[in-house]
Parts: sequence; structure tokens; C-alpha cells
Amino acid sequence: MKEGKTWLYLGRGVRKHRTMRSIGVTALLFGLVCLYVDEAMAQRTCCGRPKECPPGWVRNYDSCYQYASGNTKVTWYEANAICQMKHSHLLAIESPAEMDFIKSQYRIALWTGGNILSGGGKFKWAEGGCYKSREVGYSNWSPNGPQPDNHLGKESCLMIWDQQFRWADFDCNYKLSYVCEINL
Ligand SMILES: [Ca+2]
Repeated sequence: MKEGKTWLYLGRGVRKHRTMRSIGVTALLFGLVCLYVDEAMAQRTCCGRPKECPPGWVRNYDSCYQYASGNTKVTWYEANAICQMKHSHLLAIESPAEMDFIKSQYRIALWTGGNILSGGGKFKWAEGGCYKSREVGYSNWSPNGPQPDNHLGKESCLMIWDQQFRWADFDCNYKLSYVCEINL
């Protein structure tokens, strides 16, 4: 090999090394960005959210919903665990439009992900899949009671309760049907 060619090969080697290094640095930077950008953004770019609803899920806007198979009735804890196993979260109703959709699709007496189990008395939506727990904002509590009333100090979970699909807190050990949700 002539001396000139040797330098050419060496030059290519260095360039290749630099290219590999810059790919590595880019990947590292991307990883760091994913870790530190705001939570919503991180969920979108780093959590592997599906772009479409999986088969058997019903889409409405940017969410997919699945009703308990065979109208199975379970405790809130079981419903929460089932949704999490499906990389989804127990229903979080975050707007009047979402509430209207739920009314149009499902029957009353449903568990939602709302709960005060982590303490502090403020209802939060349960996490699951890419969805992180967050405080209940929009609400549709029933005036009957009025709810939430934490009856006998035993009501820590949020169900869709009355004929107008309004909400009540209820004993988490009670068995109800449920809906799982995936945010796209
Ligand atoms: Ca109640």
C-alpha cells in the first residue's frame, strides 16, 4: 500500500470513528432530553405510546377505551391492576366531551381511576401505561349526598354512579364493571 493510500484509509477510519462517536453522543443527548423535558413531552417521545388503538379498543379523540370483557365486576384494586397489565390506565375523565363519550358508550356503575388512596384527600386519576397520575380537574360529582361524602370513612374510589352518569366516591372493595383507557 502506498503511503498516500495509507493516510486515506487512516483518514476514513478517523471519520468513521467520529461518526460513530457523534451518533453515540446524539443518542445520549436524546436520552437526557427524554429524561428532563416536561413530563407530557417525555411521555410522547419516550414511553412508546401507540399511534393507533390496539384491536378491540374504541377510539375517541386521542384516547382508546376498552370495556371490561363480559361485563366482569371486580374491586377497584383489581380493575386498576387489570388496566395496568394491559399497559393502560383505569378510566380518567378529564373533560365534559370525554364524559359525553363515556355516556354514549357504556352503562352506569363503572369504576374510574379516581381515588384518594395516596392520602391528602384530593382525588387523583390512577396511572398506568404511559399515563402518569394527576389530580382530578374537571369533575361531575352527583348532587345526591352531595358526593363525595366519604360515607362511614370508607369511600376512597371514584365510580360513575347515578342515572345522569354523575360521580360518587365509593368503597374500593365493592365490585363493579370498569373501563380501561390508553392516551395516544
Ligand atoms: Ca359516596
